[in-house]
Amino acid sequence: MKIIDELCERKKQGLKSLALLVDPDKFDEQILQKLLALDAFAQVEWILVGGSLIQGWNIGSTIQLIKAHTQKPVIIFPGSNMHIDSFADGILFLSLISGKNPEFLIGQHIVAAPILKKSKLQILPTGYMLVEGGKPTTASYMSNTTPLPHDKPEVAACIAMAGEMLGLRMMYADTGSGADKSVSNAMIRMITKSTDCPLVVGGGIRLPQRALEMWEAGADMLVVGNAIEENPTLLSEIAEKKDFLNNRLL
Ligand code: 1GP
Repeated sequence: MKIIDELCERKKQGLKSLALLVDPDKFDEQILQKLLALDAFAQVEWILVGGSLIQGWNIGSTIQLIKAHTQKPVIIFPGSNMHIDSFADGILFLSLISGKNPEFLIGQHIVAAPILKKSKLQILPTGYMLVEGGKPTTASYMSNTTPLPHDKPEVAACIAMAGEMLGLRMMYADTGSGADKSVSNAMIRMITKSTDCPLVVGGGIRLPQRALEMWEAGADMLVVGNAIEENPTLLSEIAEKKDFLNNRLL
């Protein structure tokens, strides 16, 4: 089954999912060993590799290292059309629909499309919504867009509806890596009520209890990056909350 269809299927079944975001600039053999010791890849549904600004040339080597240790989908989370690598299983084809910058709505995509068409990468058409998270992030700076206000869930819902009507298959609401605040429960609730697309939520998730609330509010997949870099054992604690919710369905 295709990666995107599997996520839709999990949503239909009410199953919650977790993704680990790996920053290739910070990834090395030592971090890999730490993650392996914690059996980290077994506890998540996806491994995302990427970020808004990548300074090195190691997306490919990071993906290959991870893929040598797991069968889980390794998916590129690109910041630009330079972030394409054929060793991944798929790529989030992000259209930044919360912003009005044509470059990130369609511009980068035009350059990437012919390359992706020739690749074996699975394309995940994603409506990316950057949400204000208490401070400017690399994502807001690099995209040159104004994040949508944190306390305007109704605006987020309209954006998600438009994205779904345009044919995007999943929504990703993100306050950006290292944000002070994560996306509010109210916003998660309104987006999930307004569209049938799976909802991925990320940015600033640091506490297992907060993750539980976000899943309960309706998020289908949560993405955690920064907090795991600081405290890798947190991944198991967050995964436990996911298992708790999923086990209730059995
Ligand atoms: C950022 O959603 C991701 O785009 C993850 O954010 O690194 O803050 O967990 P964190």
